[in-house]
Amino acid sequence: MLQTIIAGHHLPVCLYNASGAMCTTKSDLGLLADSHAGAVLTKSCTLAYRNGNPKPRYHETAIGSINSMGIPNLGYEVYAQTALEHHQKYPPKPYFVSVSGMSINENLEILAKLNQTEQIAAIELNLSCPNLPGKPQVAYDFPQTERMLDAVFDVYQKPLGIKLPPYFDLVHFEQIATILNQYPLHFVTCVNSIGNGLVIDWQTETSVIKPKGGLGGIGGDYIKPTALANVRVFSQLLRPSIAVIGCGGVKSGSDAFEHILCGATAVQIGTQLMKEGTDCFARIATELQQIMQQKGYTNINDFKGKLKTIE
Ligand code: HRO
Repeated sequence: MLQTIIAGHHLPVCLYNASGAMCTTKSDLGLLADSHAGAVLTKSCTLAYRNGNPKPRYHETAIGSINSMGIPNLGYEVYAQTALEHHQKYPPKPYFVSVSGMSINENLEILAKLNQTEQIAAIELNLSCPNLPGKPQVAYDFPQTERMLDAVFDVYQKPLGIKLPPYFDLVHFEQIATILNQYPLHFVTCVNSIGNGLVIDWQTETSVIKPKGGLGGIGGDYIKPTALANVRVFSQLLRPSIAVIGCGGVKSGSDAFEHILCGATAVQIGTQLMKEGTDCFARIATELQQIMQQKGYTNINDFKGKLKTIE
């Protein structure tokens, strides 16, 4: 009932983790593989191991999260190796690798290596990390995005999608969609955290995370309306062969239902996975199934992208 297809791969359930949430270590990835998630996606990786930003760098509030992790990861080789082990143990569950090199050349080098690992179902190229001091988010710089995608598709022919930051202006949606439609992308994931928010503790009069003077990416309930708008508008502007994957503020079956109604082909879970652990997948899947049953839907395509607006 909840099945879907991403980049030609069948997912038994249209829910899986957002990159960054519980997917950095081999043991995290094993827990995701054992869970009801329909796929596994790794932490964004670089060529070499990275420690990331100084701690504290992640903080939860009652309705969301702020992070400035700084891409702590084990280096791409570990995620390629884990793909082999994953494939032997869980052949039906697609394994996606998120890539976030520090430059075009670093991304090309990582992709050239990952190209050799058949067990990777697809790459999610992260063009939207908000937490690298001094480095802008690539996908807010449209000429840079074009240069990146030109270079990537020159060397990489296997299934690839990109992780976008949230956009807020309809002119920007149109400009970036026109660029993305030129490339053989399999999917876009909307959205990364809303960059450079500030959560503070009024009692101690202090910011809650250390990097960048307390600024970090915001996730959770705060970002659901922005995420839904991005899923909706990109579903309308992109070629139908580019699937939109929804990410942002999903903590219940109705949140996932809303993302699909706006056009999502699958839905990722970040902050709620951090709060609840991998049990969230079975719970949210059950809730989504109940909503679909009540409405008489048997497949997500029955309502995908069918949001009604008020005339
Ligand atoms: O590691 C991070 O700081 C991070 C990344 Cl890569 C990202 O894409 N989004 C985010 O909120 N944090």
